[in-house]
Amino acid sequence: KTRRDFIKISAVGTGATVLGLSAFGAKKFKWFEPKIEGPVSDEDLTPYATYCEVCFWKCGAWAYVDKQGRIRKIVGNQNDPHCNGRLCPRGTGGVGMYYDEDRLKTPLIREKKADGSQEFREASWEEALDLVASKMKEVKEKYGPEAFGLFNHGNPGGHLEHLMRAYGSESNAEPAFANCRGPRSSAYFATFGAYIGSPECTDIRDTGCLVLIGSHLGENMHNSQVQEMSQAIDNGATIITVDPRFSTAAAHSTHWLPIKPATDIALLMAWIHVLIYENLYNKAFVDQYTFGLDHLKEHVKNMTPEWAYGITDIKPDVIRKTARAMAGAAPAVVIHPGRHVVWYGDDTQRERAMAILTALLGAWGKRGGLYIPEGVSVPKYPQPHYPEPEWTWKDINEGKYPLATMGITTELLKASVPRLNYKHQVKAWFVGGTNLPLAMPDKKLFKEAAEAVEFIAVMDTMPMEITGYADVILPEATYLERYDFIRSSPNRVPNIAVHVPAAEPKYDSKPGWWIAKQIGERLGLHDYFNYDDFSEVVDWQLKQLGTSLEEMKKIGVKEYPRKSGPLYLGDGEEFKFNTSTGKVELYSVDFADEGFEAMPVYKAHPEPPQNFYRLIYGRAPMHTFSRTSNNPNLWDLMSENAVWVNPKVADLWALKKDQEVWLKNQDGAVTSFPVKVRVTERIRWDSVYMVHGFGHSDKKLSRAYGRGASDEELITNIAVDPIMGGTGMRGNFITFLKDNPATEVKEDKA
Ligand code: MGD
Ligand code: SF4
Repeated sequence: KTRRDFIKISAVGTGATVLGLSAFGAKKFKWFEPKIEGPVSDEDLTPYATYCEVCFWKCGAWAYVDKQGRIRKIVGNQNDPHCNGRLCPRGTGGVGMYYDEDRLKTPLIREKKADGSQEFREASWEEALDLVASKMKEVKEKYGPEAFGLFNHGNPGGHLEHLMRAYGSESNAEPAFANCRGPRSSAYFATFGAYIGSPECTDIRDTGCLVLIGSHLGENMHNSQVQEMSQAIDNGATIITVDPRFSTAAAHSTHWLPIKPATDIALLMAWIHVLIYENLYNKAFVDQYTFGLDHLKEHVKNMTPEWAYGITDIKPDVIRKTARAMAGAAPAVVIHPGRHVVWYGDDTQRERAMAILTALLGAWGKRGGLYIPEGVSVPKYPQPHYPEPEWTWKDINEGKYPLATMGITTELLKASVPRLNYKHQVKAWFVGGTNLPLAMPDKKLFKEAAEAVEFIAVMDTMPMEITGYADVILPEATYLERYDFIRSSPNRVPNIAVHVPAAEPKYDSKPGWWIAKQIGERLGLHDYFNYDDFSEVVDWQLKQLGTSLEEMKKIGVKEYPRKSGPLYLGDGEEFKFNTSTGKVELYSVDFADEGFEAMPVYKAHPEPPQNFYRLIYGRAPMHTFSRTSNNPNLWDLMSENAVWVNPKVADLWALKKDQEVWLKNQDGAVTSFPVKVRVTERIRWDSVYMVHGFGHSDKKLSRAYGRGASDEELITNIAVDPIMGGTGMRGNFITFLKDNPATEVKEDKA
């Protein structure tokens, strides 16, 4: 028996009734409250300023509440540049997060019974918070505060990060770096000395040519970007989409390049070759601002379209035609840097190639290319400095991944496994806002780490797979029920947005800031939590910014004049880039210094073995990762994923539309649940495609449990990016099992 069994909250004794649990039946579920009686006019509703947290685009919005205090609808804030008054389906459906009857309702504590079995029992907040604080004290005394690790994501994680820093730990990591956009940050920083940010500083609305390389805007529903893409289409922009799948974006493109997966660097280098050897690059920009053209010219000499054709399956004339189309529109070209970019382990180099292409087109700091973003700097609330930890996430890496700018999730997991003998070992976890079992590749590693640590506290809104590993579960209020940080992400025009509760927290849930403060106070960290209510912090910060909570409640979003100069570089304007050479580095001095290739090199990646197909995954417009699958409104729009299979492959395997299959990968990992087959020409014959975030194994999710399959279960092979530690996940191959492999024992399966 392991020290920590995965527990379904559904197995709670008394908790089961209190949690309102009904046995799950395939077609039987309780519909959500409230029973809305007919339409109500806007005059009878009160709007509350908020920003959407169903994904991290954070669109400014209004939550409309009726006279009975019930949230009736959420609409976009007209004055917000993240959404321009319109929300995506998830944002509109966000109200389902608040009404979801499966929500965590009360603190829960893991209890070991005399017969050795384990279950959750309900606890008071007092007891749960005391327990977390006492474990934090214990870990600090035994190993030092650094041994208490934090996995965080989004606003909830931000409050926990403040708590952990005050306590003395900076052993933190979030999936958004090593499992997502980390390679992009490292590559663009090395090239331009600047980050791309979120929202991305892509000037799509004014572009003449938008190049999407494995970026599926439209399915990835990042709001204002999708709006700008349709504007660009209406304006007649050339759209070039590189994707092995005929994505929604591909369907709206001038050119669709169905590339052989894992070969994008070859295509990018061939484009660079064409721009340089056909003299199509932007000479004025390159001469004035860049470093290393001669090196690059020599480097790509033999990387011709003919060379790339043999690798990518994209014909030389298509490569030339598309490169010329970019040059024709330059500098108004957006080479979209992508977002979830951890694919094959050489992702920083692929992102470098995209950054170099941008530079050759002179599209940095130019209208229709990448604009120069600016954010509002929110003043820090007066509090003492954090103590200096003896070691941090950087030391956990032990010198690996020199260009990582944030903690690496897999390294934090490895540091939690004593067998791996990390010099700095992690002994306990706090987890907030991330469902690690469905977000992390290499489930074995996750399980081993979760079983090894001495204590796990999880703060979440829903019973998710991660809560099954917790010793203490702290139910957080949803984004609609709490004050939270001021949003100040950089944009064209600096702006802020506030987050005001539209309703009281349902059940016995509490806001993240309150939870962090309660624990902090139990640890004697009063000076770091010197307010009674987080609204005081927000109001103080707003006053420093020349406004107030009172004003912001009425407007939701406020814009400020730019201080950093215009949105674009003027022709010939002097500009010093924040790189080692002060120039845009076509040849990266930093990469060379660290022993990495200074310019990208294409390297072949493993191919699927016979009867196996490359697993590609992505998003659906109505869901965000695994967090929305149980949302009643969004579940109603899409309740499960399907596996996309090319008709040739379907014929070969005699697979029919909607037939249920289990997927098995190259290492023998099998999905816990079957998934329906979608037979479609829209996917290449050598690959299959699934939407990420389905296949939940926690029965307490009465709608999402067992619906569709989890791609994460099939990602056992990780190609680690040596530059920044990214977890390349697309080197996994699957085959089909037509019969239920039920005899095999599945972890986390009830
Ligand atoms: P979610 O899957 O959305 O995000 O993965 P995660 O960071 O795990 O899970 C979020 C968790 O937060 C859920 O348990 C949800 O209930 C909880 N939650 C939601 N709102 C709140 C709240 O207000 N407070 C608290 N305390 N909890 C809340 C995303 C990660 O996954 C990322 S960023 C990327 S880009 C990667 N994407 C990705 C992929 O596309 N495919 C595959 N195969 N793996 C991926 N892993 C990465
Ligand atoms: Fe919400 Fe959609 Fe905006 Fe994301 S893009 S913050 S889900 S409205």
